[in-house]
Amino acid sequence: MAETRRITGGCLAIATHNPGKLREIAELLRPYGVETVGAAALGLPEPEETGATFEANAQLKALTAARASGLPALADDSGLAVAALGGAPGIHSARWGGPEKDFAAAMRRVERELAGTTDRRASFVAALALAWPDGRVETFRGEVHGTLVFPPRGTRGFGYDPIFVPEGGRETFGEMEPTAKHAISHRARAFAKLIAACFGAAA
Ligand code: ITT
Repeated sequence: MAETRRITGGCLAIATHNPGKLREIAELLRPYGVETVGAAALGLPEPEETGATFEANAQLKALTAARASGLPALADDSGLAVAALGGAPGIHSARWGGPEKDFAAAMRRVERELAGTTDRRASFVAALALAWPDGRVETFRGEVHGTLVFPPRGTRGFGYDPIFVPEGGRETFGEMEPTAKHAISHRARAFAKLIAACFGAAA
């Protein structure tokens, strides 16, 4: 496989329409001095996520954005995988929020579908794809394991954060300081791999 290309300045398109993700990605990239521009600011369309895996959907979003903008583009496909639900909602995590992106309703659905079971194990998964306008693309995956709690707790973060307690912790991602989430999250773990590949350890 060819060596990873480095990001050496210029602008990076962040191929997400999710403001929660955009905020976290900007925070995670801040120490590296990369100028970023979001999909909405670039007027990029929201591609249909037809892939069967987190990686495939991340690649699809990153390639679409890189080709449309002429910039290197970073996309994140992520979700909550619940053990007792066979990994659901998984790649359909955003869809469980419906067109209204109502994650209070999505969390109630998780609780409903878990009724009558005792296994509360779940993981957050993130696949980051970095694509270039010439079609080159690479992916990096991160996961964090934990347990689900009901009712939801905390108003920080986004999506399913208020029901997820990471392994070894007591607070949900919705209750934690953003810096504490960034120290251990699925997104941060995928980012660490991307940073090592694209910015070098000393960056
Ligand atoms: P883009 O495709 O535009 O990036 P999206 O929200 O549709 O935005 P995904 O298809 O990757 O993104 O769906 C991921 C969903 O999984 C997201 O909407 C959240 O509900 C959930 N999710 C992902 N990461 C999360 C996190 O760190 N905390 C809480 N929920 C998260």
